[in-house]
Amino acid sequence: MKRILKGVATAGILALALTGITAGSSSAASKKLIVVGFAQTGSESGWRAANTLSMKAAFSKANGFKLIFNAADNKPEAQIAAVHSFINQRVNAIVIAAVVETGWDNVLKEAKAAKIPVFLEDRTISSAPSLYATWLGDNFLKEGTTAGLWAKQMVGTTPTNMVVIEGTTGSAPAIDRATGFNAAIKGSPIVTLDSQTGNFTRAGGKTVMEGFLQKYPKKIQLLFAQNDDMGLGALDAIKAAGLIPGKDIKIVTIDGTHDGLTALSQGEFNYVVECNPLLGAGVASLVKAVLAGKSVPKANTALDGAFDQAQATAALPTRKY
Ligand code: GYE
Repeated sequence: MKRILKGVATAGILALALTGITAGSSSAASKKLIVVGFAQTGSESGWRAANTLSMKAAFSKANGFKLIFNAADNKPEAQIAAVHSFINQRVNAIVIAAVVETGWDNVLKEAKAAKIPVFLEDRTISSAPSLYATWLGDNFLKEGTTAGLWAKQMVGTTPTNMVVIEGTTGSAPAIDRATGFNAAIKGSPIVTLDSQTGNFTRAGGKTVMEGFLQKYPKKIQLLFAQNDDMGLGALDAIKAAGLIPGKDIKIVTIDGTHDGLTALSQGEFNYVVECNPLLGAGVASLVKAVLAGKSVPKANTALDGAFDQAQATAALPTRKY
C-alpha cells in the first residue's frame, strides 16, 4: 500500500468509468472478446457481493469481454492457483482482488513472462509495482483514520475501553485500517482491551464479540469493527448478553452497505465510514486502456464518505449496495 501511494498522483477514475465502457455493444459481437481472468477473494461480506456484481456487469459480453470468474474462499493458495490457471489459459488480462498482501511475486513474474498484464482491484499487495499494470481501489488508511477521528471526538475526555474486530489477517484493508485508526486515536483516553480477527464475516464477528463479552464483562464501551458484516454479527452477541448496541456499547464500522446503514439508521451502529465496492466499470476501462497501449496511473483511488445516523437515514432510499 505504502509503496503505491507514495508520490503517485491519483487520477480521474470517474472519467475512466465514463469513457471506456460505453463503446461496444453492437459492434462487440463482431469483434474478438477480451478474455479476462478475475481472481476474487471469496464471498465473505455484503461489500464483496456488491463488488462481484459490479465486476460481472462491467466485464460483460456487451462490453467486449469474456470473464473467467474465480472466488477463492479467502484462501491465498487457492487464489494463486487460480492465477496460474489463467496464465495457462492464455487470457488477455488478469484481475486480482488479493486476499493477502504478500506471496505474489512468483506468480506475477510468471504472468509478466507470459506478457499478460495484471490489474489489482480493491486490495493492494506488497510486490514491486513493476509486476502489475495498475491498481484501482479505496483508501483503507484514510477509512481507518476517519473512523478513529470520529471515535476520538465521540469519547472526548471520558476514559473508554474499546475492542476491535479485525478483517482477514494480512489483508491490505485490515492492516491499513488498523494503522489509520490507531494513529487517529493517539492522545485520546481510548484503551484497546483486545483486538482479534473476524475474517470480515458476520459469523466471525459474532464469535469474536461473544468471546470479548465473556472475557471483559461490563467493561466494553466501544467497538471498532473493520467492516459492516462483523459489526452486524457482533450485534447478535451484544443483544444476547442483555446489552443495547449503540448505547451500552458504541459501534463504528467501515463499508456503508445497505445493511450497515440500516443498523446505523436504527441507532444500533453509531458511525459508518464508506468504502465503495462499485469498481467494475473503472477496472474494465483500465484493462481496455492498457491493452490498447495507453499509459494509465499506477494507482487509482475511489472517493469515500462517512455517515452518522441522520445521514444514513437520508442515504438509504437510493443506496446502490
Ligand atoms: O471492507 C470487506 C470485504 O477489501 C475493502 O473486503 C475490501 C473489504 C471490505 O470483505 O467487507
